[in-house]
Amino acid sequence: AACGNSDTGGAADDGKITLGFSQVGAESGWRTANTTSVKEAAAAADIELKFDDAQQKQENQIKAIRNFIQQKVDVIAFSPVVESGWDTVLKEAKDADIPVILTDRAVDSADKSLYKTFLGSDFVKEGRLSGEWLLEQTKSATGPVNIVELQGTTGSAPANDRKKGFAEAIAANPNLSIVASQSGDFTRAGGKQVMEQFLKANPKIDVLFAHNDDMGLGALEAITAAGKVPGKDIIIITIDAVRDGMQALADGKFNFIAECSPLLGPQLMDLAKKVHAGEEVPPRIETEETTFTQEQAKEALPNRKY
Ligand code: GYE
Repeated sequence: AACGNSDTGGAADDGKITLGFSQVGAESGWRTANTTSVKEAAAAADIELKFDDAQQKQENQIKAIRNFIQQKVDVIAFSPVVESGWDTVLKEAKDADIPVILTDRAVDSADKSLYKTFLGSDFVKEGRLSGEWLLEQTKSATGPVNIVELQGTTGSAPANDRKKGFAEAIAANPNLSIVASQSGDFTRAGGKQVMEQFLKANPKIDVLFAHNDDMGLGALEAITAAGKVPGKDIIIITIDAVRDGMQALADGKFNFIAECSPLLGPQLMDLAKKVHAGEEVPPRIETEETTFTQEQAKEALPNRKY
């Protein structure tokens, strides 16, 4: 890497790529698995990783990116906590000639030249698949089906997109309606707290749609405490398919999970090498994913890696 050793005129370079990576935080099982994947893949690819945990704050991510620019890293990658507000710092990276890769989450910048590629899932699709499964389950319902929604971090791409995909799918059946929708910030504590409020305010809840497993797992505690049986009295749909979520599904407490893979590390390292070498890369690389019912979770669980 251009090691920033100014007394040698910046000429010293060990040939190793330095990648500055700004992570969202450690809010969920998904995030922990993603961090492990990035760290392991960097080591395997012989890439020097500068890792920063932003603790779910955009200002911390902007600081980290500015630090990476100052340190003259070769490539910057980050998972933007929210979608908006990145133009200035991305422009700074571009002016410094440092290629940027978005991993996991998107930004809403109109100028697509501010980053090289976006590697991650199709969150709208995850929401849609969740909604389509529910449509099928409730197709013979003759009365209202009341849904509560635990949203992810406000303003984040997965929260915006999962909400959108789900709403579009359930619009096909007028019996289905979202009676309450609020952010639980993708955490277990948030899911529990908001579900408690939902249960107090809504006498009849038929379905919970949680934007990730962790919020669904937190909500389980609130549901049980309210004397209801999760997976039976309330149908629970979540997204991610991390181990604890899959276990809840196999145990009959969740009913359906749309998978979102956190294992982005190896692809990210390939992309870092390519953009560093000046090679063209596709502007959008989508992660391959599936969905799980309770039966499928029982089968998949023994081989689940995270
Ligand atoms: O679904 C959630 C995490 O951005 C896809 O962030 C990711 C989401 C994931 O906190 O569990």
